[in-house]
Amino acid sequence: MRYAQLVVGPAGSGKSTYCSTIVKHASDAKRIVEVVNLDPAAEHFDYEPLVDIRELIHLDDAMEDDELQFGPNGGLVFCVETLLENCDWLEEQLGDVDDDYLLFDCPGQIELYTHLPVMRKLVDLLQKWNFRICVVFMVDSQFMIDGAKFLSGTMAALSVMVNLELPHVNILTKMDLLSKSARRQIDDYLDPDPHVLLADMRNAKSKWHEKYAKLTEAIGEVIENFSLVRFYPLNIKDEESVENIMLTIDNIIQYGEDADVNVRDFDEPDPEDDNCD
Ligand SMILES: Nc1nc2c(ncn2[C@@H]2O[C@H](COP(=O)(O)OP(=O)(O)O)[C@@H](O)[C@H]2O)c(=O)[nH]1
Ligand SMILES: [Mg+2]
Repeated sequence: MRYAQLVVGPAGSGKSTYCSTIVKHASDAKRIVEVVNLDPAAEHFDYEPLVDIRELIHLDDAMEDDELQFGPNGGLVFCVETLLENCDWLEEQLGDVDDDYLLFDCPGQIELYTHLPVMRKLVDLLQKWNFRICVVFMVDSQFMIDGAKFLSGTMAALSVMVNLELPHVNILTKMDLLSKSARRQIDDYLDPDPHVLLADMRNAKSKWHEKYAKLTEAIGEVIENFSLVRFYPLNIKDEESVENIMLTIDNIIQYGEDADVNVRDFDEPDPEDDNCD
């Protein structure tokens, strides 16, 4: 079995930073985790990628081509489609390593996950190559500190879940940047309680809420009834927080379950050594 996290979410939500944080954390625990960069427009990241889509195709190739003339969004989709057409290349680059653990640092264009088929096809390929996958959806916590934004982030998470049909974890990133009061507020949302959300939106007296209160309520109930969406806070400056996320995902993909049980031999205590009396 092979293990993978598909790290997705809007541009700037912290995907690449998360990948390098996990690699570092794993290496401190003597574990090897490697990253595959799937963002053809990536400019900067702090890890050494195992595989880099830019070696196959760069966003600029698609945008600067006189025939193709793509804009940034169309170009991105074209690049991911090109990757799928060259799946032999990807398969060869990934090799065939048993029990490896990879993070796929994906592009930030939300359409790729919500309604286009390309990521779904990539997932099918990875499963064919024996990967057990968890989708890790990143949302910037700074954009989740009021009821309306939280609801919209939740809907985005839901739509990715429905489209990719995989085990799924939502992460609130950049918790280290929140003020104390914002942190307190976000605590109420971690296990989303639609009543808290609704009260919050009512208090905000937004025009939207006045007009569509019932719709907001119905969405809140769907979220509650299906217990579908839960967010885990991540503070990359807090080792325990990183460890918690890693453990949660390890459990979901059952990492380590197939490993041999470590049996340690130990000697029976020798009664002669007992100095207590
Ligand atoms: N303080 C802080 N900054 C972060 C964190 N995660 C990402 N950033 C910053 O947010 C910006 C975008 O992050 P990046 O990982 O490139 O986002 P991506 O587009 O989703 O890959 C960069 O300037 C990062 O340094 C975090 O947990 N804490
Ligand atoms: Mg990135």
